[in-house]
Order: sequence, then C-alpha cells, then structure tokens
Amino acid sequence: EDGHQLWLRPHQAAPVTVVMASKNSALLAMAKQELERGWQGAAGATVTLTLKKDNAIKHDGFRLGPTSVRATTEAGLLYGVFELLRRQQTGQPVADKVFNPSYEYRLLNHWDNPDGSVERGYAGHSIFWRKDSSFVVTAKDKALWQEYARANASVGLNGAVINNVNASPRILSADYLGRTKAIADVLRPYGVKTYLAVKFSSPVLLGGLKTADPLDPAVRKWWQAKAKEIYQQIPDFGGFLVKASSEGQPGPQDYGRTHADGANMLAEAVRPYGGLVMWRAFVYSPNDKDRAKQAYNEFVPLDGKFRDNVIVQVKNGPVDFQPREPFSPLFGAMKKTSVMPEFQITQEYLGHAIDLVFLSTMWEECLRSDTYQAGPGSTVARCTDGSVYPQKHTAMAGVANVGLDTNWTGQDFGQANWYAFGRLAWNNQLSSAQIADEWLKQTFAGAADQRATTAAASDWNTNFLVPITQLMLASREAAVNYSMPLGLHHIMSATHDHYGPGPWWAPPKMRADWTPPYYHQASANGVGFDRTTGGSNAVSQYHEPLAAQFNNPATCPDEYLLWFHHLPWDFKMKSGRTLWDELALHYDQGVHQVRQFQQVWDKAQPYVDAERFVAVQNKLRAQSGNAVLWKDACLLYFQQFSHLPIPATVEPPMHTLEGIIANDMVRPLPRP
Ligand code: BDP
Repeated sequence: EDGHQLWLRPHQAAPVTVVMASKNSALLAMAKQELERGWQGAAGATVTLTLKKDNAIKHDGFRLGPTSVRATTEAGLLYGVFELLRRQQTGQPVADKVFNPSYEYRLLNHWDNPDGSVERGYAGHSIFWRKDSSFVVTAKDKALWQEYARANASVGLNGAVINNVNASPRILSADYLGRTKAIADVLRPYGVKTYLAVKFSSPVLLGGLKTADPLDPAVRKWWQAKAKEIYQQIPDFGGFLVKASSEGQPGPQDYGRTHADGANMLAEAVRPYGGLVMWRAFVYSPNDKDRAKQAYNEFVPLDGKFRDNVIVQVKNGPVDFQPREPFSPLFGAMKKTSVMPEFQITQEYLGHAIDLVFLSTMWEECLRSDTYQAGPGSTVARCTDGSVYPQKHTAMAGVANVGLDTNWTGQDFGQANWYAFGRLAWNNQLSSAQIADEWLKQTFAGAADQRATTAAASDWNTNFLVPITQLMLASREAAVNYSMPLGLHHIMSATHDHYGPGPWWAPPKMRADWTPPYYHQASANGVGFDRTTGGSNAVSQYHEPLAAQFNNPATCPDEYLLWFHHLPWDFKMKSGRTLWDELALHYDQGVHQVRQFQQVWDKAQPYVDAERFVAVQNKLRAQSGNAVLWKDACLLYFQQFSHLPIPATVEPPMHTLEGIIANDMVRPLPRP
C-alpha cells in the first residue's frame, strides 16, 4: 500500500462481457479493459458500449444505464465506463441519466522544467523530463505516463500542458518535440491531449530572429512554421499555454503591443489544426500601487479583441493562489472573451506536500462566488462554463502536484486534490463533501492491513469514512486559520519556498510587492490592505452589490476583512471582540484544529494500512509544528505593532520571534 495505485486500486472484478456496437480503436480498447478490470456489478453481465448521435449528449458526455454506456465520441464512452465503475465502487445508484462535462477542456498544467525539476513541485522530479536531458524514452517512462493518463481519464481530465509556464525556448527544439511526441502517443489512448507552454521570445532565442514582435511578418511566419512542425508529428496537439509580459517573462508589451496582439498571433499559427491558445492573465508590475488590480486593468479593455481560439486563463484570486482570496474580478467582467479559471493543485502556499489540506472546498468557494455581472446567480462557475456568456470555448486548468514520488503527490492526501480538481472540471456543481466521500471510498476502502479485525471493517463507515471526511472538509479552513486568517494574504516565508510564516520578510532593495509588509501593512495604526474607495479602490472592480459590501467594514465578510480594509487593532468585530483578539483566536483555533486532526487520524489506525497510516501521521505531526510556528510568529510579529496582550484563552507562544528568525526555524520537513 505505497499509494501508487491512487484511487484506482485493484478490485476483485466480477466476470463481464463487453459488447461494442462500433469499430474497435485504442480508446475503446481501454474502455473495455477498464470494465473487465473493475466490474463490480452482477457477475456475467453484458455491458454495451454504443457510439451514436444523441442531441442530449454534449462532446465528451455520455448516457449511462446499469449495463450500457452511450456517447457521441469514443472519449465519452471511456468517461462513461469510469463513471459506471465509480458508482459501483462508491455505492451510488446507476439510473438512466445523461452526464455532460461543465468544461470542454479540462487540463493539468505541469510546471516541469526541461531538466526534470518541477517549479513549486513537492513530489519529486518530473514524470516527463529527465535531469540528464536524455531523450531516450524507456519502457518505464511509458508505463508511468500510461498510469498517469489513466488516472486523468478516470476523472475526466482531457489535457496536459507538460512543461512550465516559465517556459524554456528549448521545449520547441527537435529533441524536446521528439519526446513530446512520445508522450502524446502514450496519453492519446486515454483521451488526454498534449499541450506545451511556450516562451514568447522563442523566435529570437531559438529561431535566431532579431525580434519577437507579434506584428512582425517574419515572427508570424516563424510561429506558423513551428506549429506546422509540431502538428506533423502530433496531429492532435492541443495548443499553447503562454505566460507573457508577466514576472519578467518576455511578451508583446516588450514591443509596445497588447496581450491580444500576442495571443492572436499564436492563435493564427495553430488555427489551421484546430489548436488553442491559453493566454494567462497573471500579470503585474512593481509600479502599480496595488498588485490586485492589475490583471483587470490590463485585460478588461481587451475584451472582444481576442481570436476565438484564445482562452484567457485567470487565477482564482486577483493576487496569487493564496490560502484565501476573493474571486478574481475578471470573472464575469470579460463578456466577449472565453475565460477559464486556473487553480493551483500543488500546495505552494498551503503547506507543500506536508500539510494535509483538501483544496476542493477552496475551489468550490470560488466557483460558487456570485459575480453579479449578469444579475444575481452569475457565479464564477456559470460565467466560465458558457451558461452566462456565449463563450466559444470553455476550460479549466489546475497546476499539477504530480511528481516521481511513488505515491505521485508526496502527501497521500495530495492525491485527493488531483482527484477533486478533475471532478470539479467535469462537474463544477459537485460538492466537496461528495468528492471527499468518493475519493476516500476508492482510495482507502478495504485497505485496512492484515491486523484489522472483521469488526473493524464493518465499522469502516462510522469510524473512518465519516470522521476523515469531516477532517478533509475542515482542513482548508484550518490552514487559513493558522496561516492567513481574516483576509491576510501573502505573508509567507520567502526563505524556504513559501512554506511557513514570514510577515517580517523584506530585505533591502527587494521589490516591495514581493514582500509581506506590502500586503499586511501592519503599523501602530492597524493592519490590512486598504482597497476601499478611499484606498486603492480595488473594490470598484467588483459588480454591485459586492463593491459596496466589500467597501464597508461592517458588511465586508470577515473572511475578506483585511484583504479590503486597513483597520485599527481595537476595531470592533461582528463577534463583539476586538480585531486583535479575533486574530489571535483564529491563529489559536488553527493550531487546535490540526491537533484534533492528529487525534482523528490516530483513531483511524485500525482502518488504514500501516504504510499510509504512518506516512500521514508523520505529516500531521510536522503540520502541527508548522501551525504553532505560524501562530507564534504572526502573533508575536503583529504584537510589536498592536502592543496588546495575547488573550488569556489563547495558548501562550512556545517560541520567541527572535528565536524563530535567528534560528531559521521556518523550514519544510526534509524530503525522505
Ligand atoms: C507564483 C509562483 C511562481 C509561478 C507563478 C505563475 O510562485 O513560481 O511562476 O506563480 O503562476 O505563485 O506564473
């Protein structure tokens, strides 16, 4: 039980006959094989897989019956088979019903570098690229890619961008394209398309041109030729993902051109082949007074100016994948452009592969946020899935947490985030409770080790499923509590790759918008970033009634209070407590929640195999220490400004601020 099987652990399958009322193909062979591998229905049943026109079924969707799957595409049949098996394994009924995906493109973004390292990856090296830059594709590589593709297909993911958005121009060279082709060939039978992230200056760095100006004819020709070269090898290549004019990356703005100019040039290059361009809106420069406003300011004026095979890819929040942010005001504001949400599955700001944080609730919170952009009910989900605006394309992307670690994601519960992302991309209305329930049943049911008694197995639901589901559902709020409660954001340590607290971190000459004090603004007067009409006026980027609601501290939800307001330490909260006391209580609560998770997990021991039990127990122990460090460091740091006592009900600090800083105590657990 090393976790390698993910949620696809082998099952004692019942015999089944699969009848395919259509021609055979690699994809259909996979569907058949999956049924034979995992069938839990009546022994000896006959299951039919039929490809036929059905107006109720959208691309990739399917109609499910107890022993039948009908779809209009082969991929739809495969997804239908996985849904049927999932229902059998998790005890959900299989009634006649149509299932359609919320989004047309459901993608993982791998931040994998050509040298095999993974930016913000905490689960080992890349599964795609090798350290020694070797382009030899081994049988082991292929086997791993196949397992990876199968896992994606099982939750409906149909695309993978296999390299970092901070892209190397080398990725478009013949050697890398050769390996990309090999990867695409393995992913294809599972319906997973391959995409590449490209560097905007590739025509200069790789092609030897003098410019990468998107309006220069030679540059346009270079990209067209490159697209042709790629599609000759990979006819179903998905397209390009681009981070441009962002965090030092080259882009159209280097030539006085707009994001639309840049995106459209690439869109034209891939258009003849049906390719897509996903153009990221993660842009900010140090000159602006409020980083949170910039993406909106740059992109809203370009609404309607993008070619229809461009999708603007927007991070869930306006700053950067923080433990909690309000939704990005770009959602719903771009009404004539395809816009897709980008979530971060890898836990850069949420405890790496150490802390147990189930991110589904965070994504659900974003997807269900009402933007009001087209009246009440214009949720982020509906503004991006085509329900509100006639988007040409719909998509959702997640920054992958996958690496070469045996269990894929470093922390066993990190697998739940991969799973949840896929399920939400398929159905953006699913609840996190259902996703957790499904994942636990598939990942842990029947996994009690040899010592477990039969009695233990029958109590599995009450003693494992219920408490561990609750733990998962509470875990993100716990992380917010012990790290950045009440709307605080971006106060993590920079010294150790964003693990642990660092509200004090501000080396001289460092770009202000990369330092925590820029975001928390703590002083004797109070704490928080003033984004009200009297401050940076970021509130005005939200549609009413949100702008007015966020603008007033009396109506602004506590969750976003210090995101939008700079308030005195003795500010009276809705609870009646002062801001200072409330802040302290949140930190303290976060610590207690993690300790409680430890107890809950310890009690689950009889129901989990020994290997995964110990692995998670160790991680929770480290997380507990991390939570205490966050609490002590932040309260002691902010106390220098508030000059107020830590409330008596709060556990007194066990560290000193000086000790934490001087001894460099904020540090992730060394990798095993
Ligand atoms: C930030 C990460 C950085 C990424 C960037 C991005 O720290 O590594 O390159 O996001 O999304 O959060 O481009």
